[in-house]
Amino acid sequence: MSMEKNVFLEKLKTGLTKTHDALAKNLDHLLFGKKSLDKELFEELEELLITADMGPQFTHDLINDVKEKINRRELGDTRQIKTVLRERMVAILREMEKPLAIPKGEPYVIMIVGVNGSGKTTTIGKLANLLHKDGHEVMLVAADTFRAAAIEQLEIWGKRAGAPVIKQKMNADPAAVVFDALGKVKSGYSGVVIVDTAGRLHTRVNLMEELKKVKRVADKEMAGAPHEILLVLDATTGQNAVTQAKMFKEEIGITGIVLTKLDGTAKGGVIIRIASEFSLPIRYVGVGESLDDLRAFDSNDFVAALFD
Ligand SMILES: Nc1nc2c(ncn2[C@@H]2O[C@H](COP(=O)(O)OP(=O)(O)O)[C@@H](O)[C@H]2O)c(=O)[nH]1
Ligand SMILES: [Mg+2]
Repeated sequence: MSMEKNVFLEKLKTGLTKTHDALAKNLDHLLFGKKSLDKELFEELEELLITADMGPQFTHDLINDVKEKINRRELGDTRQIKTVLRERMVAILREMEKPLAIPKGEPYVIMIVGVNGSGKTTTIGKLANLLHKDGHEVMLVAADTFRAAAIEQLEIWGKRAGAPVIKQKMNADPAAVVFDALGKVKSGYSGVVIVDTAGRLHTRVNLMEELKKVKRVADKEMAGAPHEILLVLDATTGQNAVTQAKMFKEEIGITGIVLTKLDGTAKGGVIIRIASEFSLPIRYVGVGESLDDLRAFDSNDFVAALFD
């Protein structure tokens, strides 16, 4: 294992310590202290999983699974529940492990969406760096024109990651900035284009309309663009992240998720809920505020950090 991968894994593990404790430690406490597989145990297990943000669907399915295994006499000891839970988590997260396959030598447009503060601009900087290292050419587009600071912040990340930034003035039409960027594609640019967008406008309807327009203009300028729409979710917000996933999926139509701020959250279990309710690929995870703090999602690493 490379040094860098090691450092990242350590950050993920440390970051998920609180989630790990809320889950694995409480589970040990519950299961090792109990001898009988009864109604009371199921109720406590249900409460524990809900408290760990895993959501009603997953919790319900897990408990049904355990009950069936008991009926089939495949499970006779409370401690085996832990194995059943781990297997279910692995199965569900493995389904979501679909790394983004970005072709080289042809233009590829990624639109980044999400609520204010979820980590969009930071993720773009980190992603530009990751893609650069992978041999891609990267260009950033400042289509969050709602605040002047947002454009400056993207420029700072562009410098760090060595990627040019296409921008206009504050309050410019975001779709016009995207139009400019795709003009570069028309005149021969053949790398990755990452579009930053606003996470807050005067109303939610305005925001959604603006994002839809950006999407329309992108597709008009380059058929098939944006090729990927990534929703950035802040893991520390727990159930709010679930609400956001639902809203953006329904209104904009996202193709993948980035889960940020996994360094130091007690709500990392929300990834299970998002995976079981939305069946959207989790493309990347973020564990900090520096350039190297983003990686493709790895289900094994994640379950190990949560559980072992
Ligand atoms: N700890 C931590 N902070 C993050 C992470 N990603 C973003 N942030 C911080 O979250 C805050 C909001 O990020 P920003 O990219 O501006 O969010 P945006 O409004 O969605 O563009 C900033 O202070 C970032 O440094 C992460 O993975 N871990
Ligand atoms: Mg931003």
